Amino acid sequence: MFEKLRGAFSSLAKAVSEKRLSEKDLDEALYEFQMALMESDVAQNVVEAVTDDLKKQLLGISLERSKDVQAFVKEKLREEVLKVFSQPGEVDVIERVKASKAKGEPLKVLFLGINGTGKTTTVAKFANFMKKSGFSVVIAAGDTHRAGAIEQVSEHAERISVKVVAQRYGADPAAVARDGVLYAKAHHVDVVLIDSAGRMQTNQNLMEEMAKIVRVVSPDLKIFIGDSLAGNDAVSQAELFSKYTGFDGAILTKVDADAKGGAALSIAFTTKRPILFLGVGQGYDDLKTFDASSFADSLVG
Ligand SMILES: Nc1nc2c(ncn2[C@@H]2O[C@H](COP(=O)(O)OP(=O)(O)OP(=O)(O)O)[C@@H](O)[C@H]2O)c(=O)[nH]1
Ligand SMILES: [Mg+2]
Repeated sequence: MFEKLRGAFSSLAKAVSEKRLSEKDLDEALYEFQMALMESDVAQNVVEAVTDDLKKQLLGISLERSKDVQAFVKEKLREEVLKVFSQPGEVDVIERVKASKAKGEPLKVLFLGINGTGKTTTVAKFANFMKKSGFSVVIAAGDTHRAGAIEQVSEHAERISVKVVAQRYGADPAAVARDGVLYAKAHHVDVVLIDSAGRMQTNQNLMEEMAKIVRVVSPDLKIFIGDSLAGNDAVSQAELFSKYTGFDGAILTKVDADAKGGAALSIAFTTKRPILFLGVGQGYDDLKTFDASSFADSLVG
């Protein structure tokens, strides 16, 4: 995971520690760093913010031993990464479920994203995580468009022993979502997870359908599902959903296959929403709580 971005970070630390820090040398090293960040799917605005800040910090240093310089640069890089993730704040899902439960209400969670990013798989992983955390779960089969979508989500649910509320294909997804919420209320279920369709004739169409679900069930959490392999496209999609429906946090999927690593940084920076989890495989347990500090460690070493 993230070999490319990790490589960019260590190359900068090495380059800066090997040279005396004249402004010209530093500019050259930072230019290489910027290129490497862009090749790792870090969005332009993040690249600029991080390198502008770094330059100011690095210009001021005059450490003697190269080892110290390398450690200093790594520390600064780590701080830059943490800064990007600290701006959006945090959402503690477990605490949110407990707070709803205390009010006698189910927590309503809607999963948003374009086709193929991993929404349905993530709904199943999330349901599994909720169950393992001691909560009861129901899934609303909100993708009534794609052939096979209802069977797909039902099969996942059966494997993890979770109830599915579904209607027929072509039914109004907002009505399916509402059925899920009514079921949860009637049966005192703690969490309702609402799957949704990703592919529509147009983006406008998709956004309108999502907006309707949001209006009808008022989800407590709207979670954007982004495919980390889609890189900058995932960032544009996040911006689109952020504009039309808003969302409270993001889950990045397929991180196990992502050699670049820039999507998490770019989405957090661009949408100012936290990354909640990372999807790291196709199994039900392959959902990792996102931790900015270990993410920074994995990049900076
Ligand atoms: N390696 C890997 N594959 C994943 C991960 N998450 C999802 N996938 C795979 O990605 C593919 C698409 O996943 P789905 O959950 O069907 O995606 P979706 O967003 O629901 O797709 P649509 O319903 O068609 O919009 C499947 O083959 C999943 O197994 C992940 O974290 N890692
Ligand atoms: Mg799906």
